[in-house]
Amino acid sequence: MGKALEGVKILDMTHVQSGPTCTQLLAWFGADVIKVERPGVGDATRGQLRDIPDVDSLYFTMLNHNKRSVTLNTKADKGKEIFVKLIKECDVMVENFAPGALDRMGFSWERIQELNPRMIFASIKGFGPGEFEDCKVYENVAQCAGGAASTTGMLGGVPLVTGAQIGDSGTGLHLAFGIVTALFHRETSGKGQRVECAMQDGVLNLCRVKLRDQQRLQHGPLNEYSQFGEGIPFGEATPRAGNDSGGGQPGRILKCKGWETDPDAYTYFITQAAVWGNVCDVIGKPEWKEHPDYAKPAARLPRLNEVFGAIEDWTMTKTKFEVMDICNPLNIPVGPILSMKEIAADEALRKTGTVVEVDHPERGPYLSVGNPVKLSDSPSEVERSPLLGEHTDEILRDVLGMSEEDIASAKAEGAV
Ligand code: CAO
Repeated sequence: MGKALEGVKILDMTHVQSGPTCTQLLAWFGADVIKVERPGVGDATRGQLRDIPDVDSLYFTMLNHNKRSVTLNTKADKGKEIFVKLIKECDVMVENFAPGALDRMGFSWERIQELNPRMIFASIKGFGPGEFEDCKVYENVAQCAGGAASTTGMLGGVPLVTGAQIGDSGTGLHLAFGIVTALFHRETSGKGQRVECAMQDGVLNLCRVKLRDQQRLQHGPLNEYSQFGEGIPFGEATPRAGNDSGGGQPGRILKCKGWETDPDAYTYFITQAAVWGNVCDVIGKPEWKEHPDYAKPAARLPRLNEVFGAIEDWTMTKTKFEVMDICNPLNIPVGPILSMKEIAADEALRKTGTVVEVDHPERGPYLSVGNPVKLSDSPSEVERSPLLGEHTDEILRDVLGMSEEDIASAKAEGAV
């Protein structure tokens, strides 16, 4: 079976996490991703957070599957010459350098368009045009500037960042969507275009419901937030909501059997209005089904601490998986708090290829997250990340048609 993006050539100038996430997704769908790296140096993450000396880190290997690596000094004359050929040859160029870096190299968007009018040029920066457009930005800065941190954490506590890399991987995902949209548009327009996604914007898009709540605040308190039931007044901005569920159906994280020693023995539990009767039966409070203080969602709002206290008295007698087994058939929405250890061993995730074991010539087998998006007619197998410059010769020869002599002279000049 052919892959969806087969035949699409991506000139991958990305590094660290945000850009590589994007190009890895495209590679999984079959695009030929040519990762350009500085000779002798490569993507900085190759050497970051190393667990095995002198071997590409998991940080790098888990973000650069299914790509080919070519080393190229795009600041040297010969390197620029080769880079121009690559621009002419490829369909898409992706980069997440610091603002202005590509212009300083001599490759502005105008120049790229001149070289290849069909080129789709995709960039990630920390901020869009404005006061902060020149800033270098990393994950947690984006989480803070995009509104995630101010709305994450416990009420009265410090703002929190989340373990989900919504700034880097989230923006990479947005950019990949922009690129395939531009590729689709090129089918009719015949022209490439510029695709940009700022990390602040990507995070804010994922925090959409919190901007919703900011506006609702102008019309009264947010009564599904726990602080409403606790009589704590709202301030001027969307507050941190702890583990409250955002959808208007009260939900919290509750202790399960073993919580005293297992930091992940918890379940998420939603008291969905439609199944309130089932909740009452399960926790041994059938009298709450008809009682005026508990029967209707609005009556329960000021009593959520008592309600969840009673539910927790029950969940603490069960493991998080027993809670699932009991509640699922009754349509009560619950979910175990899974540790990374549990996820790594999860057989269902292995079967679908969402968790995969990959073999690497230098590090041996390691676990990775495979393509979470499944296409019925475009399977995506995960292939190991390339070694630095592993494909330099084959790309210069097969993609650019350079002679062995030319390649040798580029090497002698230190351009590749
Ligand atoms: N040949 C020659 N030079 C190269 C090269 C190559 N193949 N690849 C990169 N370089 C050069 C760049 O041109 C740049 O040179 P100048 O500073 O002279 O312009 C230099 O290497 C460093 O690039 P950089 O400034 O992008 O890298 P950094 O480590 O200083 O900053 C980061 C990293 C991520 C903060 C910055 O790239 C950035 O803000 N990117 C946009 C936002 C982003 O993606 N952030 C998320 C990263 S994941 O947490």
